[in-house]
Amino acid sequence: MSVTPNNLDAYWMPFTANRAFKLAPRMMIAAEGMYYTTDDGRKVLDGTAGLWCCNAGHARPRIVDAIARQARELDYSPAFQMGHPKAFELAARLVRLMPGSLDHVFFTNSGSESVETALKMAIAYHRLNGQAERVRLIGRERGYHGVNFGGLAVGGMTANRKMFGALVAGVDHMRHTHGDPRNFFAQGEPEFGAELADDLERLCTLHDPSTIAAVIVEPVQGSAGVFIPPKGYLQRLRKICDRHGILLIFDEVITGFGRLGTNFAVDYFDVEPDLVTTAKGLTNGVIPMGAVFVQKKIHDAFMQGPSNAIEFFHGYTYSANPMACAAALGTLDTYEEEGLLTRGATLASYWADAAHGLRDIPIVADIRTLGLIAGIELTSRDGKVGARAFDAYLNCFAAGLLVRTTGDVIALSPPLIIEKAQIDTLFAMLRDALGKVA
Ligand code: PXG
Repeated sequence: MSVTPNNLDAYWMPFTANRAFKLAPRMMIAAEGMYYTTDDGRKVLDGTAGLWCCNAGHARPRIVDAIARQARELDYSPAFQMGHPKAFELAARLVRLMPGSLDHVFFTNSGSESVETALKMAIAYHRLNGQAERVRLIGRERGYHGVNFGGLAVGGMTANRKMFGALVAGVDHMRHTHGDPRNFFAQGEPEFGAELADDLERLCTLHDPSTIAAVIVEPVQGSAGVFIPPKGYLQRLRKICDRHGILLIFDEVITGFGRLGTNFAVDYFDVEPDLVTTAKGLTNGVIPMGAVFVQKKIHDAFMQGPSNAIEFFHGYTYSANPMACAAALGTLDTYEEEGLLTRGATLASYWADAAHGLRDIPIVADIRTLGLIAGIELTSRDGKVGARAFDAYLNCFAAGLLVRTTGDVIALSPPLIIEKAQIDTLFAMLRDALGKVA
């Protein structure tokens, strides 16, 4: 039985080749555990946790039940000047997952909104501290911070930016950390390139550090192709920010909630940023939700003036939406009961060995792994970047494996419940699919 609707026209799909898709649609109709089911009844192994978000796998009972109960009990409650208990319960539980200094949470509905929120907080914080001239924002080449204007401006993925004009004023970018051939096929953090963090000093000299509000980086760059920071790089960035009074924002939308085998990348790299943006794994991807973690000093800076005045003119209709809070609490229960936030640490070396096992394939140019992430970079066809990886993607899907591609990088980020036998299956299927790509 096919449940494919017979008119695909009206839906304008995001980040999709709409016309090609509608000629040959790929439809999911169900999901459970590590597998999707397609409309033609095939099981597809989820090599990507949806889009890096279903960290606990699919159709998890705690989450399903929490949402069903919540819909009956309290479907929606106004987000402004009104509260509901689960919002406070969730925030209190979340801050327990972070180092003590990151002890306040602001809720959003996506990674993109978390980024906008964090950037606005950073600029406003300095203003509240009497440093209104600190307005510049520094991102990084090849960074991805969502698709809203602030995130696009600090982001560095050209295709995402080039159609949309001048973006936001006062933004500059550090160099990215990718490309040193000595780092190719490194397992875990690559050895070379910590000094690339000094590029921030160059921007400080250029703009005068007293004009810079914040630096935002993904601890591991995901979307642009899985770039793992060189050893010592993030620590060095932290030091430079401290030297100049610049806030450091970690965008942990993909690295948060167990992806690296620790609660957050903050723990993995032992670097404490001033703000942390999250989304995705917060609700296991089931209901849209994001959260920005902030240090006490930032929160407290806003808590001044008359106590009946609104302190931060920012928020969303669906901030801390009860359904999302219920989904997040069910997700945290699942993570906790099954030890999922640290499960990646026990699987990381098995995962890395399996991924690096593809090294002998002639079209494989580089392999990068950390936690339960892998980037398999293919050599590009002449003048057709991305075509080879996309063929591999289609081969994988036809064979029953879901992967992601960006350019000619195949990105893998499976649910944290993956078993060793499934890791073997995943890489065997990928090997097979790569073997069929010219
Ligand atoms: N920051 C980072 C670091 C992200 O990875 C966002 C912000 C935006 O999140 P929202 O929820 O607004 O989409 C992201 C999202 C991929 C892929 O396959 C990555 C993302 C989204 C979709 C696909 O690399 N990252």
